[in-house]
Amino acid sequence: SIIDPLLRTGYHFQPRKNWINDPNAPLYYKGWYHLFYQYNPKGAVWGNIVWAHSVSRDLINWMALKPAIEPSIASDKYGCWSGSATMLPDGTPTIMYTGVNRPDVNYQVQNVAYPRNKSDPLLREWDKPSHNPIIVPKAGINATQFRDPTTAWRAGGHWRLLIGSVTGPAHGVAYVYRSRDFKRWTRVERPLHSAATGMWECPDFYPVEAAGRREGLDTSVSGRRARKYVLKNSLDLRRYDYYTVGTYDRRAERYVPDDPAGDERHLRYDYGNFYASKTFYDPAKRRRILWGWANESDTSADDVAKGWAGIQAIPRTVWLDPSGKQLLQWPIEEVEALRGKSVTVKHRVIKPGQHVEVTGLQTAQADVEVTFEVSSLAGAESLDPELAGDAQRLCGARGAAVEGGVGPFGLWVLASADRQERTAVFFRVFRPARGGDKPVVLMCTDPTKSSLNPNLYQPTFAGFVDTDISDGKISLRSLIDRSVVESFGAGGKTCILSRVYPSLATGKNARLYVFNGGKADVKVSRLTAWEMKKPLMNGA
Ligand code: DQQ
Repeated sequence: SIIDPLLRTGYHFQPRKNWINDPNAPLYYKGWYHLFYQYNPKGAVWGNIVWAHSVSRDLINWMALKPAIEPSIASDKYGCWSGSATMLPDGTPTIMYTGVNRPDVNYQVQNVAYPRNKSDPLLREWDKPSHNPIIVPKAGINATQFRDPTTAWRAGGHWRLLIGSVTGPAHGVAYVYRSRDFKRWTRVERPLHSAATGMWECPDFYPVEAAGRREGLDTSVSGRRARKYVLKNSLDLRRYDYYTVGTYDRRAERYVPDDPAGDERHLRYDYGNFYASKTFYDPAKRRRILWGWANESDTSADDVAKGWAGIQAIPRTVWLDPSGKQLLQWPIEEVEALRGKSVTVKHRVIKPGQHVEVTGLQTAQADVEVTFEVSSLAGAESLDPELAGDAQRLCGARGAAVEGGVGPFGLWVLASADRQERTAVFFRVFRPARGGDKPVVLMCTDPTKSSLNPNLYQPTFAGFVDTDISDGKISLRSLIDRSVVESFGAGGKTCILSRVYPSLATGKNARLYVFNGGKADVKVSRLTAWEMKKPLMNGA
């Protein structure tokens, strides 16, 4: 069987056992970070959903508490689904979440919960007031597709929050609800936004500072500092999180993406396995942090056998790219405290068809940062116009093993000594598309050779990188963690998380290589790889 204990992740968030999905209500309170998440206390498949609860001082070392919210009232008897936290002006954290209140159909309502003891920094007990549910689906709303309340924001004496839903056959929609007292909520007739994408799960909506500024903003900040807004939705049909950047008209309660085609272009937080994500504002370090769930891609029989399924991605700081057109994402700085022994390679030219092993450390659990420099862009491939808009198909057609002009070049991670097993994380550069003047950069994770085990879902993931590579330079960072490869291209412009299950390249047998499958020389200007230590992880 593939159930090798060496595939269990070392520094990605997970409980000791069982199924997990969406991160819920991340918040910071009295010196502690809190993470709640969808959890099945009874097994490694989805079901019996409660809110598990963990706390941390640094977002890296975690301590598990008992579940914070479990079915206990009529309006959550059949499930406590996803939701968010809001800080009230007096400093009280509140939780809003979706309750399922009928056994036969997933009829959804929204509930609120308050901490029993505000002087407990660990917020161990949560009370559900008797006025629950506080929001129910009324006429015209699809009661079985009505869930995942956002963090509320306040302006002009009113709270507002969003609830994800679908209207008509396939319009994703974010409904706005308003309240003066956080108890009585009324729906604003027009939704904040909608698009023909299918159901919107787990919406998220927040202001960002001016382009290029890393500082985050509290969700209620408005006015000059809230230069732009980001609306994220999780696409139930396609299982990925996409976002647009735009403006928010508070009077009209409308959000308008800057790029009129933004909803069709589907800019994604992550082009891999990353779903139902949620951000929160961290007042301790004045940043906005993104949490996202990564599912397994082995079989559920394997999940049952190994006794666990699902991890959370490494928390990422998010801010607006200098172009103003997209976000940048970078692993929170705290993760660097786990770095141990390191190896650095400098000014190493990789010839066409060559690969070079990075030796002298264990790399099953590692952090790798590398900057590449390509000698010339002259030999770049031309871009098939049919695939020019579809990174995933493009990479499917030209995977890591297909020789190119400039690239494929990048890393083979979790590779066996004979390289029969290897997961490729790489770039490929194309000549400017028709009408364009910039070379097109594609970033891919190709797991098709990641394991000798045949019973795995091994999709190739890819996204375009909106970067100027005319000077030949591009960077890559990969967080490798036994069965996870989480990669950040060009300083966090394009991110790809992939789950892989090597059968040979586990533990001490996992190796790391730099490869060049193109026709142009590629120089590793600098590569540093660190072994990563194991933090305290929920008592596991
Ligand atoms: N997961 C939750 C829902 C949410 C979905 C249920 C997204 O609230 O819409 O576990 O993964």
